Amino acid sequence: MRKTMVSFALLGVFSLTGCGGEPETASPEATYDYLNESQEARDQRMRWWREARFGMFIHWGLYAVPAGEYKGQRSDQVGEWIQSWANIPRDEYAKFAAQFNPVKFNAAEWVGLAKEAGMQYIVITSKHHDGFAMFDSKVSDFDIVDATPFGRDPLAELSQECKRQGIRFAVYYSIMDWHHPSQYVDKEGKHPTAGDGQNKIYPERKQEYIDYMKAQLKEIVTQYDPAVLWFDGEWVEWWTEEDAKDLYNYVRSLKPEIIINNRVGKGRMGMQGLNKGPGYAGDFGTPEQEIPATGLPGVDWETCMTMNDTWGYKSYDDNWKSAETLIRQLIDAVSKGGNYLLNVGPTAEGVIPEPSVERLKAIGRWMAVNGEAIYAAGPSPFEAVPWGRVTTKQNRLYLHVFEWPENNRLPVPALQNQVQRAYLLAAPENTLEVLQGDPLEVVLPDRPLDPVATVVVLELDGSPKAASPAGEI
Ligand code: FHN
Repeated sequence: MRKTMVSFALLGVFSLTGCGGEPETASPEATYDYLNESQEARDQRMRWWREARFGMFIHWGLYAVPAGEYKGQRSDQVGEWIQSWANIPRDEYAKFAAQFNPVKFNAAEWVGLAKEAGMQYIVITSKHHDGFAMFDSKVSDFDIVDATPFGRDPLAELSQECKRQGIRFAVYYSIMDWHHPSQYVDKEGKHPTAGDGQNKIYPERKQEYIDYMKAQLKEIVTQYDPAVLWFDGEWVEWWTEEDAKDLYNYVRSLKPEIIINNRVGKGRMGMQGLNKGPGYAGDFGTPEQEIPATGLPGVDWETCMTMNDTWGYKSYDDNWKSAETLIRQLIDAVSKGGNYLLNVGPTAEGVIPEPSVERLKAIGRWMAVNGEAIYAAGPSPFEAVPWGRVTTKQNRLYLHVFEWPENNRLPVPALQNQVQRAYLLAAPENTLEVLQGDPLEVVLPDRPLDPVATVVVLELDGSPKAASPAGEI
């Protein structure tokens, strides 16, 4: 459906100088500072997200059509960067839309798969760096409803389906935009509209672009009701922390309880970066492709991770991580106080690749038995244990055993608590013997119940406290 110009679409949103030259009263949304929030209000807002621990990232867009290949050349970069990698002018790139007809897309199946894996939320690309909107945007024709033979709105379908199946729906949105005419490439050998990691903006068009983003974000928030806005592409030098704070406040004004990542602004350190900490807009840190060795104490964070070496679909990327690696990464992230956002890159037909499906199902089998040690679980009280990872909840310690001890005795670093009972999460009816001493030892069966991670539960007389934080054994 087409379209009013952005400037008209935004008339109702901002405080403007009226026709008669009289300044109108600023709307409360425009002036309220959501960055100044009490700890209590913030804890309340973040609660579901902190408990969820595990989500699905979905990188899906026009780039699924070339699937990593352009004019016979195979990209060695991530699939969603093909426009930039192959130096494709934006009008040329836009032609992929005519071939984008994902008739096999089935929102119920995708959401069902996320649920089966034990995921509590999904985050889908509403617009990646290529500027293509995966929803019916009124302020652009470059969207899946207007520009493709498919003509359906996947964000609408996924949002409804998430509500129906009872998990949270969230969206990714790129600030850098290779399609918008406000932005261009200034690099020798590169077409000015091909897109680049260092895209520039014509200064006189920056406000127009911010208005365009706000118009799209208003469409997204009001139509699809996302629980999280996951920004990206914020590193371009023309995007400032001041812009970020304004955008953060704008999005919160549309939905005060929404959660926004730190990539709305300059809060991440380096491209893979962790979190620069307080003072920057955003509610959580976003380490990428890595789990910080000691977590990010005092900061909410979520590691996003690919299953192979790309976010957007590449037909020939077969470098899949094993289900064991993925399950252990999930446990690792939670044991350090973070969330784990695991990516899938569906094809141009709307299919989640089979290797991803297999892995998600394997994770789901593990989660069906051991989810209690993940959901709403807190970090380990010990810096490290030699045989695996530890998570906590209320008066319980969950010992995730990766390396089964040869003598069947699992040493546990000294605690300030008494152990009341020990058992395997997969067989709670059988009490395990605990040998008191320093270290304390839990007597395990001969073989692990699950070679990826068998969870031993220690019920304590209070909330777990290590005798010494290093947790030496
Ligand atoms: O450039 C993007 C990349 O394509 C992908 O979307 C990842 C996901 O976190 N973020 C950017 C790089 O940080």
